[in-house]
Amino acid sequence: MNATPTWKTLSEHHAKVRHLHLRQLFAEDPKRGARLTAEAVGLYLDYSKNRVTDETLALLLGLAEEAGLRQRIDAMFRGDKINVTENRPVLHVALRAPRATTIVVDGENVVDQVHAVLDRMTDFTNRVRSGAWRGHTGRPIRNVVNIGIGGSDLGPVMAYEALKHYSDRSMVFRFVSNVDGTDLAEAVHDLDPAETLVIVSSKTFTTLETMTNAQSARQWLLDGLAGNVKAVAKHFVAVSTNAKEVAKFGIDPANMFEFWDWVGGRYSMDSAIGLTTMLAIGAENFRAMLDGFHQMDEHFRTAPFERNLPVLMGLLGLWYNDFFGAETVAVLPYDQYLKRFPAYLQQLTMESNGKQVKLDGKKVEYDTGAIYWGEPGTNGQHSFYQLIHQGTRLVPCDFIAFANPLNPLGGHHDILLANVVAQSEALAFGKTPDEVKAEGTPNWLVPHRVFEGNRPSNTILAARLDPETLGKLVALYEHSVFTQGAIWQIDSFDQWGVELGKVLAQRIIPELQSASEPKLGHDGSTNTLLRRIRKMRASP
Ligand code: G6Q
Repeated sequence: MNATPTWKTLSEHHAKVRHLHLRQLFAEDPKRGARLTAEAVGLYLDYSKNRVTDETLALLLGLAEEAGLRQRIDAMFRGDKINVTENRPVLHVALRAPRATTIVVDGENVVDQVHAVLDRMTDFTNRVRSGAWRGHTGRPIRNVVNIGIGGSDLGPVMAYEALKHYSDRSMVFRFVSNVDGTDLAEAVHDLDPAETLVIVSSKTFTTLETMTNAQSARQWLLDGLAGNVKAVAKHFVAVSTNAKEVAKFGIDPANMFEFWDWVGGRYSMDSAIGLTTMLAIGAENFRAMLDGFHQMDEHFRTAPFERNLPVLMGLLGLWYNDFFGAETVAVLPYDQYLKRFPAYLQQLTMESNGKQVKLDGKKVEYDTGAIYWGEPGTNGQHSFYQLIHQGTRLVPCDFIAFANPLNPLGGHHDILLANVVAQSEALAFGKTPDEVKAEGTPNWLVPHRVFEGNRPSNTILAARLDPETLGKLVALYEHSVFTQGAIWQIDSFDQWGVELGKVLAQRIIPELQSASEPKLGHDGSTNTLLRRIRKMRASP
């Protein structure tokens, strides 16, 4: 990609504009703050506080064209096998397609399958929430424990937290992911097994952490219900693509909610992996969330690139990543309910675009996926924002805010919104030495109090955080990841990087468990660490 004419022109252009200050760009164009904005499906994106000129934008849009983004989008929506290393289509967009849509994979309309599962989830959800579904002892279900990891955990947790306002407060929801026994022990310590439903969420149903947690949860349930194995059917359901393994575990396949190998883990929160979310917020809200996703899908698929929110965000991110050498992006939601959103985005962005070879297997000659991180505002302002304002690194920021509060409380929301607006203003425009001096600051202190400014940010605004809006927001990032992956010519839908550690751990488990001293064949550090752990365990 970096050998293409547009990339080269962008490099030369970057050398010319890299020192331009946002103060100057805004002074030269009084309309910039209204002009460099885009709005679609109820999301408003202000990208005027980015270090771009009209020429930059035109070149970036040209790069997207040159990279064949339009064709890549069409290929994804059509169901082409764009996940080349796993030879699979990538069809999370089918999970939120309306009933009447047709998307054919291997001769079958997958949208029909999607809606059949959604209908089963709806029926199950209604039965659990109404108390019609009873536990083994006849008591209704009050607690739901989701066991899953990675894509089978982060989406459900994020969505549960984000939409807590809409959830059934008479029920308790817990999420167990870590194989550290503490996670499960703490999640169930105050729960009554007779009122608890465990949802084992695993695409493969072979993931070590999830299976270990599921077995221990099963034991916990049986211990609490007089060891009656018949209880499992009333207290365990599975979400998986692997009916055989589900049956082997002892869950009746009638209590399995299916999804498909064309749904990537980190793109699965609106498949059956969202069952916990649906149980929490109800089927109607869940479908509203899907509708939000779909609206953004349609916008991404059809809007011209210059007004296309995910394309614009993807291109701006690429501009800092590949031309300014920025290594990270901070995601700063000014909404407490979005506290797990940055963690969710970390997987979405970094597992998707943390790749070093192109589709053809050749090494990339440019940087790919940025490091995503963040915390809700205003908390972050009192910790790491210092570095963003006055540090030596360039950290592009995404601010996310909602005009209306879900918990109106005195002046809280005005204070919250004033802060998010103030932060992007301060980052962009800073405070000059003259301004600092004019405040009567002694000369020696002036450099410490200067804010250079010129620190870029996007601001994403929506009216309020509701299920539909959450869907739009997640889809916005999904497609912005797609945009970047298409330009970098990488496979954004595989994750081979997680494999090696898994394999090595399997080899080490028996070495830790062996009663006699095992013969270790690792490197010197690993051998010594293992011996030390064994010794520490033998003599606490
Ligand atoms: C996501 C990854 C990964 C996956 C987990 C859980 O895109 O594939 O995070 O979701 O490893 O896998 P299972 O759902 O198969 O247990």
